[in-house]
Amino acid sequence: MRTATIERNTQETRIRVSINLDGTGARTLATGVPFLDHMLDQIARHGLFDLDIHCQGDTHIDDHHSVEDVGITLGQAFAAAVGNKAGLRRYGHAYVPLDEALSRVVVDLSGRPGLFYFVDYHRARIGTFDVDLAREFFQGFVNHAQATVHIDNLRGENAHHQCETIFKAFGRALRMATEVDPRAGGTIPSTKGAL
Ligand SMILES: [Mn+2]
Repeated sequence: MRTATIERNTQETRIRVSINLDGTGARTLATGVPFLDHMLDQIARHGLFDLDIHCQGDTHIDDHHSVEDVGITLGQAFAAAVGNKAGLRRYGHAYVPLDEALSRVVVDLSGRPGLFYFVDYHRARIGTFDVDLAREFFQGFVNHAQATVHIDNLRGENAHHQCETIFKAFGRALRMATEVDPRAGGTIPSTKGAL
């Protein structure tokens, strides 16, 4: 079973994440940040991951700690669920449109954290959600999943659309990268022999 459950408790947030990489998109999402729940829903639905994510955070200050720490904890859960990456595709990519918006996300389960994030939002907030926090989520994720992730919003006018295409493409790219490649015969997809 490619599953993991991670609990992470600090003075800012208390988080529990459970994931099944071979799921159907079943999810329970309760982070205390409704727009983040909507984005995590995209990862579950389009990645076909089962996700159970609960966060109690200091949202009386703002959403920053909750969004960043959910990214961190989800990254830890992915790292645990993929294990030594034997037999996986390792690389994944996706282009996803939503009306006028189009984004591309490329993932490498490289063992090295790296975020290359190019998104020019046309406004600072989506409802009450600070668009800067999307980057914080992905930085937390890559640091702890030990993955290289390139995120490019290629075009878009509506900030909700821009952000949603990023999360949908991220889900799709992660799904590809974490799939078992039947031709790999369980080998680790690196000439180094380790990832
Ligand atoms: Mn939406």
